[in-house]
Amino acid sequence: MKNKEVLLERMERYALTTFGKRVDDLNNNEKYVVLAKALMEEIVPQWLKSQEKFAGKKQAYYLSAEFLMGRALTNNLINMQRKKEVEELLAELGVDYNQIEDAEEDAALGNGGLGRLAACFLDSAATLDYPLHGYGIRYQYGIFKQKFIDGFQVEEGDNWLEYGEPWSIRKGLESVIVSFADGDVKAVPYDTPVIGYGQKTINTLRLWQAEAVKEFDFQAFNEQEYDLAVKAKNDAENISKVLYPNDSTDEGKLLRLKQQYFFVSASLQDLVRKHKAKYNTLENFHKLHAIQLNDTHPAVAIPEMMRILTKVEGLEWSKAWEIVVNTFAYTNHTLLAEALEQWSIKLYKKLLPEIYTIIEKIDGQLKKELLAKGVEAKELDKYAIIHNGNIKMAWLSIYGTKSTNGVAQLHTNLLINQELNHWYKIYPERFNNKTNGITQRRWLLQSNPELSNFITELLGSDAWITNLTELKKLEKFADDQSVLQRFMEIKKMKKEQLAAYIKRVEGIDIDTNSIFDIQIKRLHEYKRQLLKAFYILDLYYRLKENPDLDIIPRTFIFGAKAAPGYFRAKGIIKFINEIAKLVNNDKEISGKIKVVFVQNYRVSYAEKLFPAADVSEQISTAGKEASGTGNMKFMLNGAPTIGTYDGANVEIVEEAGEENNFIFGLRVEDIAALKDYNPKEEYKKIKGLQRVVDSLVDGTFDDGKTGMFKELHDALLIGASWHKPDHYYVIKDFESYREAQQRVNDAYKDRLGWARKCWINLANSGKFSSDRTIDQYAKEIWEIEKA
Ligand code: OAK
Repeated sequence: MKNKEVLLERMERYALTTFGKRVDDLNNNEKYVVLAKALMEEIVPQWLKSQEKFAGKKQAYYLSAEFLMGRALTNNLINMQRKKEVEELLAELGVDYNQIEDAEEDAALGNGGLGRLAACFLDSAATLDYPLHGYGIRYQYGIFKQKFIDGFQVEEGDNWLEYGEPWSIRKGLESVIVSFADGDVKAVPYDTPVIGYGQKTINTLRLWQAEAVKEFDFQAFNEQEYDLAVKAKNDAENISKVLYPNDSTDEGKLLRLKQQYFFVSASLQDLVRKHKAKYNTLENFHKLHAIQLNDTHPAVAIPEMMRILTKVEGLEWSKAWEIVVNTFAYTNHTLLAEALEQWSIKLYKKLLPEIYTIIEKIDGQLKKELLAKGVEAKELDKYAIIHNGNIKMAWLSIYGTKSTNGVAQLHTNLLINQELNHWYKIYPERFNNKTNGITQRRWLLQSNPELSNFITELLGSDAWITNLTELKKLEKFADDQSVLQRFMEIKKMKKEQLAAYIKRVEGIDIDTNSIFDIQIKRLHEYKRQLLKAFYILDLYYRLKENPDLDIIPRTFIFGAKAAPGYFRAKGIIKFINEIAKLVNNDKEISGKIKVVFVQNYRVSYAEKLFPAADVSEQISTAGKEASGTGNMKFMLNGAPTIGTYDGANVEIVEEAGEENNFIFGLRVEDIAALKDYNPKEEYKKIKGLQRVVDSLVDGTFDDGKTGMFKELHDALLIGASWHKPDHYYVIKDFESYREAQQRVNDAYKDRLGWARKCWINLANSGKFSSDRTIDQYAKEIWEIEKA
């Protein structure tokens, strides 16, 4: 086939010019690089064409401190519809595609949900032919790599660029200067193509790398100045050196603020420069640009744009404000107080004095506007952007944009009725919901080709790949035994593949006949990995007491990174690993339950885990998980949810039926109505609970004298200076969770009945495609059109 010959010829060329070898002599990593380079030669001309078709049209931009892209090779081949051909070509060369795929490092430039959502959005927009481009930071180090040593999390740097990164192109000539009070920094763009399925549209992810403004003439310096020159270079490069590894906590560090302003200023300068070159005015800027702020991390865009419009371009303040408000929109991704960004005035004044003055002016204007709208003077503090020595980025984001959205209906309702209610009263028209979604290209087509083929076969069409609501047509097979049988065989196959992988990378054997019960997400108290841990330990003790306890064998799988400074989260990891050690080494328990905490959970690991799951654990404290997106990935691969009424779980159950899922626990209203909750008393009343909670402190487990377990125990029963005891209701929800787990066990006994539940979940997952979400953003917020 001609295409194959061309590709091979290109690979040979890159092998020679990049590595000085022939393709046959390259190692897997090098083979991966030359294959990607060869593909880029085909992609780039189409990319250029795609850009041309949007010229003169309104386009949208997603400003985000995080893009958790994962691997690109397979995803690109699938979207180019060339995977099969490349697999064959490699096979002809005696090369196993899977090994080449595995040689690619994840582009892990994000922490969790917010960063992965950005990646799914880019895929969906390109597939739907919407012009949506990403702007972010090209971190040299992504999220740390995680290992367990003696059950403790240990972090290692993620030097993902070390062996080359073939998908991006450095556009040195489009560099811009970003100015801080302590000096200028050069922002160099690296562009990566985002290929839509079918390759009609290729959008751009532009990530900025920080570099020193001048390459120093080292000869001209004496020794001391040489040191200074090196320091200046290092200081500049440090800005894009590493991703902050906190998920949903705000750290308030100077370098983090530098990162935010760095990529925001560079992105806006980039857009303004291109716009001016074409139109020679900025008055119509908002008619051609829609800019989405991914949480408040890029909120400094609001004063920065005001600076550019008024101080650089000389527009009137009020005209500029109108342009700004009509350009930007803001997405809120959490209600957790500790995640709501507030920057100290001191830091802002020190680093960005001009921006600070503009924020003061915005705040002054807000006050006037509020008074004019009839807000009483004594109420003004509630809205103040600058308050108590801090700048509240969420307030700035609501006031400076035309749209504020939550990411699931429940979350948006909480914003409107509680957290942001005072703002809602002033600007009701600005508030809206955009329930999150996931791309079925990566999370089904790519990660579960076996199930994908079966779906296509049954439907007689692969239209679901770009229109996920097509899956609804699968419902008519819900009582077809032979269909359910095949479906179960596929699940079994995915479990075997995962088991083989776990054996290879973790060295642990797991039983593929057991129920795979999986919780994968960042480690956080509100996500309640601890609840599952207590449940497992209680089950273990019950099994010890009663070896005949009627249970289906289960493998409890966890995957989670804890922020390096989050002591309690690390304590929970160690606790689960201790439970795993106890349970897995007990011969009496062998064959009944097993616990596996996989190391270094990341996008490429997730692709193996979701398809193999029998049970999806979504057990956050009601009202705390804004949406969740992992819940959708499980559903799409046909796993029922055991979960609380929280985030998008509510909508999942709405679509697939409560009878096909396992809902438990307090609801938001129940928690609000709780009075005089005393976990120390309550935990004694629930059979078996005290024993597992106290295992933290009674010598059952060893935390290596770190004090971690005692601290966890205290958090549950005594509380801490900043919170009441058990503020995430682990103890309160324990019994209800245990009862729901019993329902899971009982339901699983009826294998066909179980398969039917899985099938109904799959068939009703159409709503959760990020294609639907993006279409809503495009129509309801951005007002952009397809090519
Ligand atoms: C991260 C940092 C700061 C604020 C929020 C986050 C974050 O990742 N939030 C998560 O966003 C996801 C995408 O909207 C949601 O699905 C998760 O529920 C939410 O925790």
